[in-house]
Amino acid sequence: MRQKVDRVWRNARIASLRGDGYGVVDKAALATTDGKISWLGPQAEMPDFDLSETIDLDGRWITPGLIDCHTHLVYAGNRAQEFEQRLGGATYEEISKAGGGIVSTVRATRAASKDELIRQSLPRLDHILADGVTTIEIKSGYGLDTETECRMLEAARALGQQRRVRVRTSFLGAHALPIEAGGDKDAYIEMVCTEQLPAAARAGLVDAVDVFCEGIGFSNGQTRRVFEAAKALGLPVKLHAEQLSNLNGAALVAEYGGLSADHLEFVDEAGIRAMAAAGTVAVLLPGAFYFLCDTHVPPLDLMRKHGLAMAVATDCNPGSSPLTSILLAMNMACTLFQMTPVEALAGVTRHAAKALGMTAEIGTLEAGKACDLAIWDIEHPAELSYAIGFNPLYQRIVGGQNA
Ligand code: DI6
Ligand code: FE
Repeated sequence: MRQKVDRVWRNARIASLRGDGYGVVDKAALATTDGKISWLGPQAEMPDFDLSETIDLDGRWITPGLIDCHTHLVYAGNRAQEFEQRLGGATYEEISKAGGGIVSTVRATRAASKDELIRQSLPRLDHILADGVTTIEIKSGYGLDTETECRMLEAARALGQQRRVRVRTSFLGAHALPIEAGGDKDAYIEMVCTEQLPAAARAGLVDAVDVFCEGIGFSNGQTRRVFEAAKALGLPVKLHAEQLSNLNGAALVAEYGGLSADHLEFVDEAGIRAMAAAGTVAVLLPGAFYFLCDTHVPPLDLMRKHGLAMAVATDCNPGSSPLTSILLAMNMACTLFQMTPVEALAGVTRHAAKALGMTAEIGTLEAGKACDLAIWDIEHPAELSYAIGFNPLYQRIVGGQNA
């Protein structure tokens, strides 16, 4: 009996991202059944399927659907005025210490209902999805109290219902110190660990736990306290590490077998070694580097030397990276960090999937994984990193369906 499949895309070129490079299959076809990839390979070798729909792609390229593995997409308001202040000479850290920065977004986010958060975040999500993104990570961290942190995560999950996209949520209660904490970071961290995080986890709103480990955020010791609480709840951890200074966060998150250490401008070789041993992914965020006019480039050569998986993400947030384009993040990773286009594409597919703990489901094109695709009007996949502000997406596919 012939195998039944739902749809076949034929006359395509495939970059499967399996193995080390693009994983190119020329004159290819890809079949989907029940939302998964059921077969892919050279069209000439395709079995005689019993199929209901065939789509001729006329030589277009298929890549895995792109993955934005680090965003703060849900928030209210914006910080354009701080941008003006920075251009007038104030630094990001000075603005933060003067009561602006993250806590100003906290004020706006606390005042917004769940519906209002969804309404304000949806245009950002749509812009990100338009670049071929099929999975997005969204963090909390602008509530800094139990109620608002949970509301943000609920809004993030609701966005995943309103659009065809997979959403992963990270709890980031330890993002900044709220005003009412009166400067007592230890007491606030205790509240994060004993109240906020357990409540959000109980409500089923947390896929992973993140911390902003930084001078203007939380110390290495305070981060460890949050990781212990995550571990007790059986939740994986990740970390904003070494963005503006080196607090040995990379080694710490590796010690907990963390999914990823993100930013890493100031990481040292010991941190990279620890990440390599633990299989912790380096998530590079060139949008924040660019927007803060940073000059301290993360040490990609050391990361390559130790074989770290390097992902790339937008870090979409109102203060340090108001960026809603993963394609532009890829371009910036190449121009600012000297990534190669194939590394950048792996960074938003295979390695981004690893940073979310989702390698079994997404990130490469192979039989058995979800049929999440980005189909492109391009002649070569390097074009995805090369163009600045041009979007060659032809079709986004999530779970085998047009999205
Ligand atoms: N690192 C960042 O770059 C952002 N958060 C973080 O932990 C900044 C977030 C903001 O300024 O609103
Ligand atoms: Fe971030």
